[in-house]
Amino acid sequence: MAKEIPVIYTQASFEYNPEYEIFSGEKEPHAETIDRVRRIFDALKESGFAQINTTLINGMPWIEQVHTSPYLDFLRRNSESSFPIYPSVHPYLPTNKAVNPVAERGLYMFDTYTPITKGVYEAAVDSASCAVAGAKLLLEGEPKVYSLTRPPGHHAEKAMMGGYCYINNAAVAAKYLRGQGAEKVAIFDFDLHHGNGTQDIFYDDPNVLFVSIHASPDIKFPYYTGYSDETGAGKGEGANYNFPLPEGVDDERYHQEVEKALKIIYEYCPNFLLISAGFDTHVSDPIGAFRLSTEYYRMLGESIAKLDLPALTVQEGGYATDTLGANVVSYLKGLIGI
Ligand code: SP5
Ligand code: ZN
Repeated sequence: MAKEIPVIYTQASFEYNPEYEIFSGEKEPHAETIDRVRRIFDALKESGFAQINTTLINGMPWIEQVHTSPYLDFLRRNSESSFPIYPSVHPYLPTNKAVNPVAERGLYMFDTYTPITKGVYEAAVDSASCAVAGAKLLLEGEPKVYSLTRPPGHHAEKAMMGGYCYINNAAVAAKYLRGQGAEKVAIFDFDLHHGNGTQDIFYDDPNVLFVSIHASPDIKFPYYTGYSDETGAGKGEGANYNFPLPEGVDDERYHQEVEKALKIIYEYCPNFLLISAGFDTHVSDPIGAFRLSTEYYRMLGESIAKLDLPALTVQEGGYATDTLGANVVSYLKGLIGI
């Protein structure tokens, strides 16, 4: 019997459309395009192994456990605006007081790459709901599931959007699984960029392990976090692992780090594994730094599969649209063993 994998997606991810990001004062075409999700979707449809499913689970109860209510309220209100919202001033002293809309933007938005455009709140809620629907399938006994989440999530902190992320999809799925009785959940983040949001959300939580391999913050976004000395806080001390790497890393060098990361996850003995999957580590990525091959992602999937854990993969970054579909397919083939 041919092996298959459930794939959850939402129509909303084909609709929301950030036009530009601002990089050092210059307008640039936005990298996180609708074309990304189209390419992945088409490649999956053609692959023959994707059982495509659009049944979402309303993620709101778990979204509210991940993000603060003033933050969610800010995102919801502003996503009704007819023009895109960008920040311009950031707090110059520690404060939570923000009465003026300009002050409010600076409080909740950490970069100029992540505008609030019309309907992005609904799209982000649906994206997180895709992740919850995927997690529910794990509870029902599916061994491997893929949620085609867009917008991505791993840069979104408890009360801060950035890095093209608004709601942290992997974190919402983790809260959901914990709430359904899972004692321990591990999150493996292999996006090129450090998952600062996921780290922030679970930094003091011993029941959610976070392990991330990424380009060093010395060279890449999000610049301030992702160092190896960030190991967790309080009861969560020892449940946060970062593997920052230099420019130019190839398949072989990357795989050495993957083996270390997977060993940590294995030893933690989680009930469930969540994977924040970014393909911006590919050699042809326009904002990347590594040199991974399309074939390598199959090996990465196979290595994760060897852990033999129920695993939900959520989509994060990956901006080389010509190869994005092939990269996702290669990874999922390895994951399900075909
Ligand atoms: C989910 C994810 O992968 N987010 C990544 C956000 C990284 N944003 C970097 C923004 C800089 C890109 N523009 C550079 C243009 C240089 N001319
Ligand atoms: Zn990324």
